[in-house]
Amino acid sequence: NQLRTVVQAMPKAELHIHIEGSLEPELIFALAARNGVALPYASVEALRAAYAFTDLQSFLDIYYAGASVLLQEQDFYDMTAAYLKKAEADNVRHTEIFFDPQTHTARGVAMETVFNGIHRACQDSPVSATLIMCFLRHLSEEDALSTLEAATPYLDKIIGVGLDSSEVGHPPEKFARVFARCRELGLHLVAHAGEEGPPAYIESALDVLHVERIDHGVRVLEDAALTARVARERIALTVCPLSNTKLRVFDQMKDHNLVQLLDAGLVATVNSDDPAYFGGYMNDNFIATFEALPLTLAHARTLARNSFEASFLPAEQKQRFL
Ligand code: ES4
Ligand code: ZN
Repeated sequence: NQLRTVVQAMPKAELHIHIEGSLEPELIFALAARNGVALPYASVEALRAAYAFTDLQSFLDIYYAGASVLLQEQDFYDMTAAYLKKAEADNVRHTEIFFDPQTHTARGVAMETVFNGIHRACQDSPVSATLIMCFLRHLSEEDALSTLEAATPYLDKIIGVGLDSSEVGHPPEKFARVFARCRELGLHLVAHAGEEGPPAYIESALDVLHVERIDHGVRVLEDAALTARVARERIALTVCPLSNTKLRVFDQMKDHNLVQLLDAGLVATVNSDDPAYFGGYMNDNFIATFEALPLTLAHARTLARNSFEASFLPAEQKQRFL
């Protein structure tokens, strides 16, 4: 159909994708067999049937279980290469990939294994791909600081750091010192905020952590003054529509506030978040939103343009896409 053709033809950047969330059930089972890891699901179908989420935490429990099959460098490579194939097929020209090293180092996987596997796949892809290391906010700031320390030999392989996992009860302030350290190191800074958490978390991500983009941020509209500020400062929001409906941030796609975000002058982008768990990659996210919401072709162009503008590409590379 026409919508899919238009969406497919648009070059775009993806700014919010957790690489562990791109692990498809088939690959989870293949890696489990390869590594002799026992899974608490009998089959690919049984695993997929468990993807009935009620909120962020119910998803995270299954997402961390899925990641338990990743042991060798080649596993991280294969996962990343599979995602980059999907991105290429969706005409994604540039992607800034999140990864969660603590999920792996806590299981005894070496930091080197995680970095080398993911980074090598990025180098081997025709898609421009950079990496953002995320700290898990349900763990302590001390754990984040030692993760940063352990990543020191590999900092040339990342462009920035982020903050993800369980939001409510883990405000940005908890990670003030580790983000200050990352800022001194010249890393780009982003954080999940205002997904399930209140607008106050968006504000403290900006004022305490000094992040340059807000991941999700859909609850910003609950605070008019903050909305005006985020629009004025052109702080991008990396919105993930299929994620928001699967995790019941919005009950249905027709209830999603993407149109209101754009109409408020916010630099919103569309992203897949955890495509293997939420029912689709980039173009699926565009199509699901455009089918459910009163979005126009002009909105589509704005979203694609925003994705490059909000990227951490160097200015001259950005220009080529704008
Ligand atoms: C995540 Cl949707 C979402 N929110 C917070 N943390 C995450 N990690 C992976 N997906
Ligand atoms: Zn996310």
